[in-house]
Amino acid sequence: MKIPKMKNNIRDQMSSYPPEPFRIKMVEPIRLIGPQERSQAIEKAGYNVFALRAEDIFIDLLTDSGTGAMSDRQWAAIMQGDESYAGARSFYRLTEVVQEIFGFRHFVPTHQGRAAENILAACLVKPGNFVPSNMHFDTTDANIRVRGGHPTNLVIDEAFDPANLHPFKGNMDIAKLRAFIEKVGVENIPFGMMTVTNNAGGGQPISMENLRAVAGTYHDYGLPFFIDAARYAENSYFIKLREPGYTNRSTLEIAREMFSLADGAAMSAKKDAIVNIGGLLMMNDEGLFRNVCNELIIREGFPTYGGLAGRDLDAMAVGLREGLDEKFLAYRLNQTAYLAYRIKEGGVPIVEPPGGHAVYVDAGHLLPHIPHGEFPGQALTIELYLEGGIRSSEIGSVMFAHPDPDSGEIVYPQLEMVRLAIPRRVYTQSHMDYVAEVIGKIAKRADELRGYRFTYAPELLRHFTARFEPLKTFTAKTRRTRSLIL
Ligand code: P70
Repeated sequence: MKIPKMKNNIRDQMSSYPPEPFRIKMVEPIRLIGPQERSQAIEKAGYNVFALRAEDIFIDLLTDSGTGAMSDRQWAAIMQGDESYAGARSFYRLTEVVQEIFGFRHFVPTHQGRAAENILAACLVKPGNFVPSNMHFDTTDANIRVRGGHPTNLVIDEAFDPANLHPFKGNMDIAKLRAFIEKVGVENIPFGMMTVTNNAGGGQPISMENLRAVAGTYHDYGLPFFIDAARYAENSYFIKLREPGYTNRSTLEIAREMFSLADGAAMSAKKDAIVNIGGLLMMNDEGLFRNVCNELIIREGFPTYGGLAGRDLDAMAVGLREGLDEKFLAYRLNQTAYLAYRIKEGGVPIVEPPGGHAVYVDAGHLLPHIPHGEFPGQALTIELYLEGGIRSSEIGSVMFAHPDPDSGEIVYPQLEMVRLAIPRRVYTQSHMDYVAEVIGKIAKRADELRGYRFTYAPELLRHFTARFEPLKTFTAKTRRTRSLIL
């Protein structure tokens, strides 16, 4: 594929950063508490930013999930929610949009993405099964593990080089995928997946060409193909910008083409559908749909509301359309790129090119003196809060290190990152400037930062509830070098 030239210079980015395509009708005050109070707050939180009180945070970049600002049209739609237990008008309004964008024969609403994953895994994953993907994100990974399955990541090698400017660093390595299917045997793979965009690997997009090859490979082996569609709209816009042949296609057309390649999709609507709660599970197979409905009724609710209120379905129906709007997407992707290049200008290594929803700081390179086992990403996350009241999330060894099922040895992820996820339609350019300044200050004294160790950690999804304590000194013999993480 011809790789289009990308802008990687701050001035180019700024000149193409369109003003917000909205104005602000309602505001929510935020405040920066003092340094002493921040220090007390983080200690009380067991050095885990998930345990902080949100009002003690100045700029909250923990997640772009469920944190977007709904539009006046979404709030108006909320007032029209039909709260009938079964067959509500809200469900039929959602159905119309879901059919238009995704085109699968069947779907059910769920209360969020992980509920869709849970139901899919409950219906299809048996102990010992393997589920390949480019990279599974945390809850997908956990929902497969909890059923005794093995989530397997087969993204292209470029994904692990933060400086590599490949335009579709979320792509699957097709040769690795074929070899993997041959090795473990099709009978041990209930379905294959693909996460668009790749959240665990820097929010990087996947090309249509690669999606087509992935679908072709799964289908050659008779395997159903499911897309994790959390950020499908951002991915569609990246395809429009970067893939030859798509410049004149609308994001809706691109999305429809993406989903026409798959047999189903699980989606957290809290991202690209810009709602505070909601998810979807979609599929073509009639038999699977029946089983899904039965699981849904046990765990979530009747198939026409699936764990949501009628009004939530209406907000989602409107948000799905707004999330695909090209003016909105142009502003959104450029806001992320703007923050990325401001941070880079301050001498801080980031994953490039910038992803859609977040800037991923390369904490492994910023803090080469902190070994994987002492959590460089966690150290930076805490420092961001202490220095500037900013909440971010660690995407590294706290989130993804796992003991190898055979040897029991800890397998560390290749990248130690801190993600600054940007809520949709919430923060302005001066908020982004502030964040870049705070990180720049930390970078100047990066060698002073120390690692952390767990004082409590559950087995699965430990980042949400773990507690830590700071380490006073380095464990010199485990000191990580640059070469080890590349
Ligand atoms: C995030 C959140 C959720 C997610 C996802 C993809 C690609 C499924 C889901 C589950 C999770 C998170 C991480 C760190 C801090 C806070 C929250 N991702 N697939 O921010 O969806 O949350 O609706 O159950 O990214 O990326 P749901």
